[in-house]
Amino acid sequence: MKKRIAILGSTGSIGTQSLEVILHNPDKFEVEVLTANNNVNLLIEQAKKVQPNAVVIANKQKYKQVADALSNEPVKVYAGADAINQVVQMESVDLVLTAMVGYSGLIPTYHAVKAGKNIALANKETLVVAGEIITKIAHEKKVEILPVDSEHSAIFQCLAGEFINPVEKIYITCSGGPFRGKTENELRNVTVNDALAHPNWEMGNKITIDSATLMNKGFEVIEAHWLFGLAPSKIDVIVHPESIVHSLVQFEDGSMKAQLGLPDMKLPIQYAIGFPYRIKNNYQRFNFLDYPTLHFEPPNTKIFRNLALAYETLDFGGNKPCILNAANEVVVDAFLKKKIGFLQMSETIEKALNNVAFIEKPSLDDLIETNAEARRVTKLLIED
Ligand code: MN3
Repeated sequence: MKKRIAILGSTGSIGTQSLEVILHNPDKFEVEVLTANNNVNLLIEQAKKVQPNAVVIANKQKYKQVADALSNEPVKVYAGADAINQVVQMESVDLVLTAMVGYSGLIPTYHAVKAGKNIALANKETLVVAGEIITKIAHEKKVEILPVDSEHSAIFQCLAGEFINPVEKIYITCSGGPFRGKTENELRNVTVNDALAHPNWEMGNKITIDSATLMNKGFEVIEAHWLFGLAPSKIDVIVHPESIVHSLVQFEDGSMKAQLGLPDMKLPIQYAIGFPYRIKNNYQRFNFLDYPTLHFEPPNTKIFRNLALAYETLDFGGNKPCILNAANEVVVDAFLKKKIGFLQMSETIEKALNNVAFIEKPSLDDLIETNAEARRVTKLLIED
């Protein structure tokens, strides 16, 4: 029985690598649905190659272009955000791999979980914004949320077979990004290109900036809180520049388990979609002689404020992490467009967190409103 997969965000970095993994294992997986935001050409190329049941282009203005190009293929073509919310519920879908960028992942994931679909989660913002709501429905519907994020995949792998043993602490490793060790003054004038040059991982622009500011790590702390049901005090971040140890779990006897491997997203992708099976492959193997020394150091949350802000919003709860995410998406976009400097990103986020009304028990609608309001407020702060 092949697992039939819907890839949301198939033209992005995780989407294309997921497709690679799936095409390597045609006996195990089948692509049922592909969705993309704007990248029409790649979506068409992918659809011709893998012949999914359906594709969705989120940007409705590009519907005709996709439909015309695929008119001779047995592929259904839809457009718009609502169509994405529909296709994830299709009976023929076994697993939904969520690889869209940012907040846009939330509502489709919500619909997929409600429809009882297992999730391979590559969109951490879903849990940052609405972790409580999503994990509650997932529990009710007996839906598995399988992490694609490499750190969470590592923790998930360390926990395999340990379900009766409480976790004392987890350590999420962090490469430190391109600006590890830099002073505040040095950071004042770094450029977009400097920030996009990640030392170890090849990723999309948004997450690469998030890695440089450590917001990505902050989001991962929140993601881990919801995925593994751990109090924030049990979640630690440790900087590990080589990105070989992907994270660690410490049990109540003090024993620690770690998961190691070369930094290649195809490994966590394949663990998530193949779970509970490990799939044989011929990817490059880790060689100790290439890495005779591995380094670890504490993160600097005074300079990289975003990580501290993420812990604060997690303690606060309610709609605070949603505000954090919305403000972050706006400032990252402004930084990429060279409207603000590197350090202004966390300064602006901090102001936004204090300028949007707090809701202690937000509904999904409250979060949708909070997201819109936080974006509005953050844009105003940037224009000031
Ligand atoms: Mn990660």
